[in-house]
Amino acid sequence: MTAPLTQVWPPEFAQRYRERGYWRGETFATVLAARADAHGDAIAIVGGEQRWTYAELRARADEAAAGFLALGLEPGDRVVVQLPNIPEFFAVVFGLFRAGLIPVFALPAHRLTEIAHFARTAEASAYVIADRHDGFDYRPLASAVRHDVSTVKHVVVVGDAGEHVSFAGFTRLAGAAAGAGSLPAYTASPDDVALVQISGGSTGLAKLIPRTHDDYLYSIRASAEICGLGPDTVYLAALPVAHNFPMSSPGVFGALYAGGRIVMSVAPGPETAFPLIEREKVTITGLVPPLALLWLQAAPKTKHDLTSLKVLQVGGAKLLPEAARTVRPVLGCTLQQVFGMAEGLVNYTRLDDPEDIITETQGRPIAPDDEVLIVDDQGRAVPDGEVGNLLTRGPYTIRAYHAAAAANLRAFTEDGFYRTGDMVKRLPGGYLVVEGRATDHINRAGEKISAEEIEGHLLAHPQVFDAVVVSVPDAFLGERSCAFVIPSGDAPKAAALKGWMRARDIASFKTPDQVVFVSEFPTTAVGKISRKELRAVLRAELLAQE
Ligand code: J2J
Repeated sequence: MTAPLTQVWPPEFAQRYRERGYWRGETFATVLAARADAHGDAIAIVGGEQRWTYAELRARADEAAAGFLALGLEPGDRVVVQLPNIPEFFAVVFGLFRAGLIPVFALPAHRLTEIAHFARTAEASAYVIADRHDGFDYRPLASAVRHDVSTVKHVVVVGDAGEHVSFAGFTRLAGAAAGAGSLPAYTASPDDVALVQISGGSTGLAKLIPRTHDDYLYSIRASAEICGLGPDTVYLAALPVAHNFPMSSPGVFGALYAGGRIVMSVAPGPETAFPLIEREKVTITGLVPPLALLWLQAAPKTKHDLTSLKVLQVGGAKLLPEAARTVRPVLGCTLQQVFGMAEGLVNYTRLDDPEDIITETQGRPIAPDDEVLIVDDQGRAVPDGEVGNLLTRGPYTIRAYHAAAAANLRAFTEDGFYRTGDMVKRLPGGYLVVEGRATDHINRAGEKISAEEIEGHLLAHPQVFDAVVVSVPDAFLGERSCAFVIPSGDAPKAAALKGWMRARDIASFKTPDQVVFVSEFPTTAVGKISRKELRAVLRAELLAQE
């Protein structure tokens, strides 16, 4: 028996969140059914040459649900989903929702090390991939995952399945044999876990974030309202949709919640996105800061008409005020800063906020019941305007990671506040400005990399005696990673060490951008210093040299 995934708020909180109308008792499957009933002919998804109406999306999801159940999967089972920005993403995910199965969202960049970790921790029964994307063949990866993780019994492939199960084939079979009408009644309850997001992870391997229908749908519905989404919305999914930001803030799910349209872009750069904005009259999209900078560079020179774009959201990492100020003059649209996290809390600048709030803050929380504490290292509240550690709890912020008892003790206070690891200050009106962070991860263009995880990989190299990984400010990426390495005997070449890292089956964004060989690490008069202090000292030394 596999352990069920749960996410539980204390009863008095759950009661309050229901009474105040945050949790409405909807599930993803019932929301899609309601939209398909209300406006089945409206276009829901555009991707490549495909255009699916809401009715078609529901029909495809029902077929997929029948297919997954026909494989022998049972409600509550977990399924790792690793798909690029293609329409089938929604057939798969809403099929899983319809069957009461729980998607675990992996990014297209993840490789065997990460996928095996997610599948093992979630005790996943199946894994859904595309055959190929961006020059990578996922099928051998899937074979390796099946081999390494005994719970994974099925691999389902969108495209050419090879030795695995074909998504098109099984939905067609199940659809024909069973007919959507024979699907069981909706099995999920609103307080069940709907999906699993992946944490940015500051210590070691990424943790699993179980989100319930009630809590996630609240954040999506409220985000859609804040961003003014409606049936006329055309949302461009430029970032990988599995990430919490383009998925839920308000993202693709917000666009569907509002009855709008999603346009899937297989790549986020201007060359792919700009023609789509013109062709589909995109009204809103979300980017990480380095991509926003690329768009701002490309926009004045483009021949494409971008005037339909009303809102550009930027989040995932800090957008500097200088860049923020250029969005309206260059793109002619409103900037919205988004400071969120897959664990819950999301802050937005509001579309009608004064320009200095929009350009200089990372917004304010979604909900009146988002409790925000800003405290010093002893846990005492700091006055407004002073920088402190951000702690939060609320109607869509988790109380625990899945199967991570030790991490939960560190990440949550006794009274259930999530320690975000972010250092922020609060301005009048509750607006937050992100000033840094307390935890040791690298925020590389919005991708969060755990220093500890990379150090662990480097230590496995025979010519590495010790390694410390730090973040370094980078004009384009925001931050890049630098590994300080004490060699064991002869130092390997930096390029060889990077090549070796790439061959370790981890996401390529985790390969250190820079490697510096040193003969020893600093110590204090009394001896060894903590790794955290060591990272700070080495980072400071590197910055002093630049
Ligand atoms: C500074 N740091 C930011 C910002 C996130 C919406 C938007 C982003 C995410 C996300 C998300 C930042 N300025 N504007 O899930 O729904 C850093 C913080 C935060 C961490 C969370 C969403 N926006 N950050 O980025 O789970 O350090 O979520 O704690 O990937 O990103 O990372 P992640």
